[in-house]
Amino acid sequence: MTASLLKHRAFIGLGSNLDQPSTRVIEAIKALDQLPLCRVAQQSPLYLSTPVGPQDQDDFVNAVVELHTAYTPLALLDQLQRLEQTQRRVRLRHWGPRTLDLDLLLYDTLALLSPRLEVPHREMLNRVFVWAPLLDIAPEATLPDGQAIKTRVPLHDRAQLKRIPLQDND
Ligand code: ROI
Repeated sequence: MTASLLKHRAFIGLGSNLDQPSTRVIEAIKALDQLPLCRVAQQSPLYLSTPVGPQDQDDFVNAVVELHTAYTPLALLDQLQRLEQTQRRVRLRHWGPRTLDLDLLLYDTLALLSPRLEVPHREMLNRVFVWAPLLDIAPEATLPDGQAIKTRVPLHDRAQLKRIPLQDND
């Protein structure tokens, strides 16, 4: 696929709390890069974050990637859900129940509210494990209304995330 045809810019949030969550996230980033109409243009560091929601589960590994794509938002969502299911199926077979979440955070300057998909992601500004890695790779990212994301979040909360060193796999 010629790079110039991948004209849409999307940001994808990744999360896993497998017992080897870093590996799951790294493999998911590779799988995104190998999708037919997609290329990973940038990836954030991996972060360890305490769970939002039920606390009786392991910490998560989170990251965000910038994807250049020719897919429409809903076609991209299909691909993300397919990758999630593939990972889940593999995990169920070999390692028991596991999770991988792939969330479409932003797609160009699109604002979309449909039964299947909400863009920007509804919780994006409320979750430090989403907006902090996003700002790492796109400090000037904006919402569809043009507001800079960095002005809409409590930047000091970044300290809650623990950056995972590259060589430290899980
Ligand atoms: N908490 C963290 N820290 N990271 C996640 O990716 C994540 N994903 C979820 C819920 C259960 C909301 N909590 C999370 O789906």
